[in-house]
Amino acid sequence: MYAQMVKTAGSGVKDRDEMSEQEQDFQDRIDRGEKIEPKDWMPDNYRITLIRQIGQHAHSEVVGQLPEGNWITRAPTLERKAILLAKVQDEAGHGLYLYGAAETLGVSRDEITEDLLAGRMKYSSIFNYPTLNWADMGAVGWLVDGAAIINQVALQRTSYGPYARAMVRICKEESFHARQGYHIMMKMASGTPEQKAMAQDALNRLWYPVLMMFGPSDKESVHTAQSMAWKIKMDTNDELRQKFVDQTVQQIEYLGLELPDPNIKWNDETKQYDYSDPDWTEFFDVIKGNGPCNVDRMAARNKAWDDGKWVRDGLMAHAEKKAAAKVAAQ
Ligand code: BYC
Repeated sequence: MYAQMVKTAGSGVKDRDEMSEQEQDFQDRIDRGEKIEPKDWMPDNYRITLIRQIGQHAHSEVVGQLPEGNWITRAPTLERKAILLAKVQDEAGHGLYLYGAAETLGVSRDEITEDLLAGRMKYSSIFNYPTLNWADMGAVGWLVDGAAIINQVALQRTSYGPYARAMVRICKEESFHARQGYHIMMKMASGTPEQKAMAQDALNRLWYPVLMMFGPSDKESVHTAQSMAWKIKMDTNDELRQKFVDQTVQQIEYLGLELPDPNIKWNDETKQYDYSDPDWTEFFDVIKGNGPCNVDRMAARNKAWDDGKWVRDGLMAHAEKKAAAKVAAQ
């Protein structure tokens, strides 16, 4: 469905004199900072860009449960188990708010889920990396949720009302997630030498995949210019990545861990940290489906979809029965 819509859409940022009067009025609303609501007129491409981004975001929340869900039964204490369980449940909730936001644009959750399962939609590259040990639970909460917050705090001001409102609650929950991750890292970094080494190893392995979460460099990003003109995105990929690096370096130092990149250095002129780019060939390979866990993640999503068919069928049959009874009573 989404894929069909993309085929019929144009692309590229239009100059004002290329816009119809309706498109100019729409752009003026965006420029004035007004929120666009589901029943308002919007250009086809604005709708499609939102479905792509919100849908991909929703899929990421759901697939994102897998690397952490894998550790619930192996959490070291009852308290850690309860916290991790709550976090993973929150991610399912985020997926639901976001699928709800996508539905207001005219695509059902089933349709975009089928697009994901058929490889026509993406989810975040980060979830194609494995979580090998308990230190990874700390690093995922701290770094992955930390990166997500930086991206999502900005999205609270996005122009599409239902998306912006979903982000408010998601950001609050993500803050708790990041803190629980950092707390695990604090414990491990101040624990035995073996625990500290595990924390360091998790940071080293996840650092570049987390930098990739912000998307390709600005010169490679195909959607940024139009998405920023429509305030679907509020900052560029590189701007958000830099914000993440600047915030995280000090947290690494507080933990007493080594920086994962020897080129991280404060730059007095730019007033920010210099750092090394991730390997962009690896990034594009991962989003094409060739990361270490792509096959496993998609197999898990396909299995969940197939196993859940009887529930969806049951709910539909019940809804149809209720609707028929309502008609009969009229
Ligand atoms: N992974 O033109 P660009 C979470 C694709 S979940 C995969 O810069 P855009 C959490 C991009 O789709 C975090 N694909 O794109 C959950 C495009 O390909 P298509 C999820 C990526 O959209 C559980 C192409 O590359 N957050 O927080 O302007 C537990 C060119 O890119 C990625 C969101 O989804 C990637 N990392 O900018 C814990 C936030 N990056 O679609 C945590 C909302 C790029 O043309 N999304 N691509 O085939 C966004 O802010 C933007 O979509 C992005 C990319 C910044 C991610």
